[in-house]
Amino acid sequence: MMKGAFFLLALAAYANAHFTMQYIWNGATDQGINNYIRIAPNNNPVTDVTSKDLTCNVGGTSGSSVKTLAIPAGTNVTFEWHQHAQRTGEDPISGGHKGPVQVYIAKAPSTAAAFDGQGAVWTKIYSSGLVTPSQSNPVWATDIVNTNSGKHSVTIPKTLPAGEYLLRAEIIALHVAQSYPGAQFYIGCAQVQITSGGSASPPKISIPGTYKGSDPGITVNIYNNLASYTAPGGAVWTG
Ligand SMILES: *[C@@H]1O[C@H](CO)[C@@H](O)[C@H](O)[C@H]1NC(C)=O
Ligand SMILES: [Cu+2]
Repeated sequence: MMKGAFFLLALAAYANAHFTMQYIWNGATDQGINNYIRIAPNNNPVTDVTSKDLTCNVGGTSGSSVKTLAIPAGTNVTFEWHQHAQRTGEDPISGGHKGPVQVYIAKAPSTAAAFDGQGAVWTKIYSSGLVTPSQSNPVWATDIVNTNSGKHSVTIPKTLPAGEYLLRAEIIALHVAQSYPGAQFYIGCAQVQITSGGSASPPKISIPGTYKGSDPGITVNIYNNLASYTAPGGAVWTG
């Protein structure tokens, strides 16, 4: 009873508290709001894992008006998310949103701006999920993003070939994921040009395509004292 009542309150409090990816940092340098990012029309999540919106959010299959950021392979890139276009005064991604944080990268056949990200092109380079399992106070990757002012970082593997890429960050909120559709996919894509890379040929998945509504990382009751959590999309490739 207590748990159910708390759950309904949590739903009411957080139903409209959504967020978007608004900044990319090149090492320690903030690149400014919405620069190099395919901007979504609003902060609503995607919930249909078969939709092209899962690739780079709504309207994200083209980036013709978006600039492309040059970074050397090996760069520590940081993404920064907020509910609204500001950096203070509220939880960056709203504390009720619990779930994993992942980053994928896909090499464009020509320019990043012209790339739609469809097909088996995506390589997972970062994933953090249930960091500390606990009945009373589990710690999720999203909790750490909130604590860290909306930020999480990934190192671009040094062995990736030079060229233009889409970098796709994803936060999956699982507070209403007991049935499908329910999990909320918050997605931000940045356009980058990787310089001085290597010659690796990493494994690739399709987004949409690989994720299924029945994946245990997508349809899951996180209020059930989870001992572990497996995020969708397979293993991280570390280069
Ligand atoms: C990447 O940069 C962030 C922000 O400066 C920092 O917190 C993090 O520790 C760095 N990660 C690595 C692997 O250097
Ligand atoms: Cu929300």
